[in-house]
Amino acid sequence: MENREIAAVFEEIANLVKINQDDPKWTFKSAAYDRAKRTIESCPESLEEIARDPNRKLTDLPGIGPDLAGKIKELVETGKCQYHQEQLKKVPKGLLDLLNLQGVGPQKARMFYKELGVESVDDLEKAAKAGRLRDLPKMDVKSEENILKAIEVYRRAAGRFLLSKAYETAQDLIAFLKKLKAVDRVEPAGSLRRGRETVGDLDLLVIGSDHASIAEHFVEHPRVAQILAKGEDKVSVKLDNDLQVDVRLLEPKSYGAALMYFTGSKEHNVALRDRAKKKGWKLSEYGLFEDQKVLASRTEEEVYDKLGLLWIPPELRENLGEIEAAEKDELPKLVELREIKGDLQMHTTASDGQTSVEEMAARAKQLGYEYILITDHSKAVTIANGLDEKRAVENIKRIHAARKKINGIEIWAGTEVDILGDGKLDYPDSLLKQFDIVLASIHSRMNQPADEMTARLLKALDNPYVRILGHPTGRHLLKRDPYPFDIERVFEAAKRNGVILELNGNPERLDLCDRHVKLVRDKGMKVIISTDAHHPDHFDFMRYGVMTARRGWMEKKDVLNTYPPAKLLKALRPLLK
Ligand code: DGT
Ligand code: CA
Ligand code: CA
Ligand code: ZN
Repeated sequence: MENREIAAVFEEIANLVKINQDDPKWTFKSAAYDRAKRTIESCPESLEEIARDPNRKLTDLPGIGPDLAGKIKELVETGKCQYHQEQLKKVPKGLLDLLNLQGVGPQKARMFYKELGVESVDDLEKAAKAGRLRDLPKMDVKSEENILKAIEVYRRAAGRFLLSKAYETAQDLIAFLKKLKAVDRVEPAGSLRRGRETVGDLDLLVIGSDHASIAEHFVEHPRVAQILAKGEDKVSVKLDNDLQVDVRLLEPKSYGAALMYFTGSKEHNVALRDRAKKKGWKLSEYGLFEDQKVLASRTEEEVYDKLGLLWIPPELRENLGEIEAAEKDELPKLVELREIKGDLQMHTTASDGQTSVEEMAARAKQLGYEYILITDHSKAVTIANGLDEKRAVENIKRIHAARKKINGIEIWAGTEVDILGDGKLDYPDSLLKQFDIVLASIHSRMNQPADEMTARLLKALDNPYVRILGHPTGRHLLKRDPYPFDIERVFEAAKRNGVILELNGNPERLDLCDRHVKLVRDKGMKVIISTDAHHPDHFDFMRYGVMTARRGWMEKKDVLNTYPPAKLLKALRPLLK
């Protein structure tokens, strides 16, 4: 059993304990499982190995006492945990689904269940539509409306997975397949290869010498829960998390054409097929043909070339102008992960991050970064332990001290200052000017009408100390839509004031989204890609930010954190100093 799976069970227990409340110490207990879950997630070693090693003790891990260690052992040995099963039996099957709704936690789920007999998302929708939620404690007409909105987003998200989940799963499956001698090559195709923010199913393409034995080996992967189809050239399975994987076993001679076909998008493929047809040819997953004669099929480059096109990076293949650009040799030279020189949004233990400035800096150096900007939260964001003025000043001192001590990387003192409901900032200018760089974002009151939200953002952008607008649309993928506002006016104001829009690489945000990034580029503006890291491991989110930037046609020059430090500061602070 992998750490990830153990963590998922503990997370579910933490929620169930809060819903059931049948243990006198339920708050304490739930918090303990929650803490353990976080320990397990960030533990670099396999818990299963520690559990099986007679010379090691699980209780040496932070937050893991004898009781939880026993549960981990039980999970590793039997695949199940009795306590988890008991807790599960006490709630209706569909009740946990409510926790996927934005704004519904275990306490609310419990209330809807106990007060109204709600047992599923369907039940909750009916109750909300009948106006039965508004009279419950801490609820009103507005929060009832928000629940209906959350249900709508949830339904739209059904069956889709975050890019990060799909990417990590694909890496795992690819490594598993590559262990086989018969396998020569494995590559992800479909929406994952195109870097879409969410993925419906995983498409893996394989070249190898013995298709039957590869298929046999693949279905043995421990995460395969169900085999949907197993033929000579295709295996489809469902994994334990319900993600479907289509594996296609291909011949080298048609690999390029197949890779193109299964990468899609469908719209891109349709346009290419039309183009082939106009020349009297036929394009399929087997190749580009003139009658029976193969014109090209072995590599993608050959096929595009024969069609009179430059090779098109997968992230652009949406039939949104990339084919015309490839024809005219006007494709952008897309930004690459290795060109990133620093990260400009991250949190430390001063607010809600999990490690110190020093540890963040050490990892950033390992990644070859030349600078980082520490952006702890401001006081209004109480759930994130935001800093009041006094603590903010101390934090600046602490960051500057770390900067003196650590060589080889610039460490800048910043803040993620909260944009209050009326557009004022959570710190006075006298404090804002003490930071090296100020990033401002919204964390509350996201249900304002569009005109209020627009005015709020415009007001924040008018503060001369604000240099970056963090996660500009506030969306949470698969959970919360962007808040409504006049994108055009806000982007124009940012441009006028020289404020840079952030592309937040956290895979649950990817905010700006690809379309908005493209809009930024079309306006001749630039972005910053940051990860919003709360732990050194989160620096890896940069990958997803870069994929999204590429989908928005961004080149190196359009992404400010590809610049060396001095040039970045100059670009970022045109109005200051
Ligand atoms: P997803 O899985 O919903 O995130 O999106 P995709 O793009 O991965 O779509 P999927 O898995 O249904 O199919 C993979 C690729 O195969 C798709 O991008 C293009 C190609 N493909 C699938 N069905 C069709 C089709 O009916 N016509 C064409 N031209 N291509 C198709
Ligand atoms: Ca797919
Ligand atoms: Ca598929
Ligand atoms: Zn934030």
